[in-house]
Amino acid sequence: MLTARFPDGFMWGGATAANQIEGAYDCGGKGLSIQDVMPRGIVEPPVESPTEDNLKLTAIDFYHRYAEDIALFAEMGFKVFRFSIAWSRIYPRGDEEAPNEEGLAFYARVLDELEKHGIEPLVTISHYETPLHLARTLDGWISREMIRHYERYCETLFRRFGDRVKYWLTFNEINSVLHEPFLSGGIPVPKDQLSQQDLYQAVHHELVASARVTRLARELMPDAQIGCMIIALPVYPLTPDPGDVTAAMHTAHDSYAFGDIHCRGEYPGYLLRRFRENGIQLEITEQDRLDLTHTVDFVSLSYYMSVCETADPEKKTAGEGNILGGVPNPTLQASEWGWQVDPKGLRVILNDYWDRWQKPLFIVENGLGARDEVVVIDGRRTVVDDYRIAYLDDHLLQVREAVADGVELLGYTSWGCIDLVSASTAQMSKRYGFIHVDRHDDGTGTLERTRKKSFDWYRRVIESNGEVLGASL
Ligand code: BGP
Repeated sequence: MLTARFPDGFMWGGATAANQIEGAYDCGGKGLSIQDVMPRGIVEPPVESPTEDNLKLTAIDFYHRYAEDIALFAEMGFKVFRFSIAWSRIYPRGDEEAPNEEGLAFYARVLDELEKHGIEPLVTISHYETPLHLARTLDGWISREMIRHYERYCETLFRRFGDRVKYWLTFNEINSVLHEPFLSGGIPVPKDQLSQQDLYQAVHHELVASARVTRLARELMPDAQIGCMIIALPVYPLTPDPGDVTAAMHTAHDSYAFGDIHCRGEYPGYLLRRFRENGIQLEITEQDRLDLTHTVDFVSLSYYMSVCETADPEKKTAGEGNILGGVPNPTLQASEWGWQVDPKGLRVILNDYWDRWQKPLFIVENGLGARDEVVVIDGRRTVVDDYRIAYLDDHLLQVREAVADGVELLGYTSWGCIDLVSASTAQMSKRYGFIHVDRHDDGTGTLERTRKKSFDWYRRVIESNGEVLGASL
């Protein structure tokens, strides 16, 4: 007998980010964002100005093809579509007084299309897309002035789209700023030259900004639901040695801190201790403390992998290709990009977050980056991506278990529901989609969209509200 079920009204869908799908990097009055000078993602340092080898400049041309793409999402039965608004489309430099109307008009058209198909929008306000001007002139979130610019941007979005968008995320993967300061915080200082003082001051500014716009959202949009967004990374001790368990606790705190502050409205003791012991003295005003008490309605998360931690310096090796680092787990297999696959870890972290914060959760990213090959079967192009189906099926079964454990979960949006440019490596060949896009790492390709085998599988998962999970492919 099936004892675990997804709740009625569970929001199934897919997730993307503007810089990874839209292209049209200089159309419609858009200004440059940090992504336009990151042709190799986080693999190599940023360059001075946009170069032709940067796949994100044209990406998959969602800017012009959104209607066709949203129709395909609707065909799969999406209830929700997560996308980000490119800050530099709305405020090209980031510090203007008035928004760029053409940018707003584009997102109004996207919303029209979603409404036509009855798909709920889930908007990420800032997804690794700081306007380049703010990054270069203010050093990104190190500067307190960023709060003002971000607030103005948010107010514009809330006033224009508040009656059409209910679910908002303030910052994508906010905990990544500790590891990728440029990508995540628009901070143009190489990580090894950045002091902990500056880094945590930037974190503080983002947290205050997130809380201030949460309060603003409640004033302007009483029905809105505001969420934070965190990389969910279970940290296991490498061995049962209590020293490893303690080391795992400390590493886990790096990420917990962001949820603790977003959900409890104040800094946790373990972080204050870290500040004290490392001579970090943040500028935190009385107003900041009051602002932080405006906590989120829900916690959203991305989940791709778990890691291990150890107290033994000799065993401390860094995992490949994963933003937060960590020691690889000897019991797990990894994807071609070194991301260790751990479906059970998702159930663990969902329980953990729910127990800790008692806020509804939303999985807004999960998926497998893999190389795909287009084949022709019965005269039709497709991709037989059984590996992707197996990955998603395994994870969703664990999600269903978590729901049965009592975790309150709003929905699930699979990452990269259509092939897009990778955030970490800026490749096209690291594909996540149910829909293949004909574009290659060398920039060639027709951009033609092709349904993969997983397209039909996901359609059936949604249609059955997850009842078909675990069946043979
Ligand atoms: C998350 C980001 C996404 C996305 C995803 C997959 O960190 O929020 O933007 O890209 O990871 O990562 P990648 O594209 O590097 O495979």
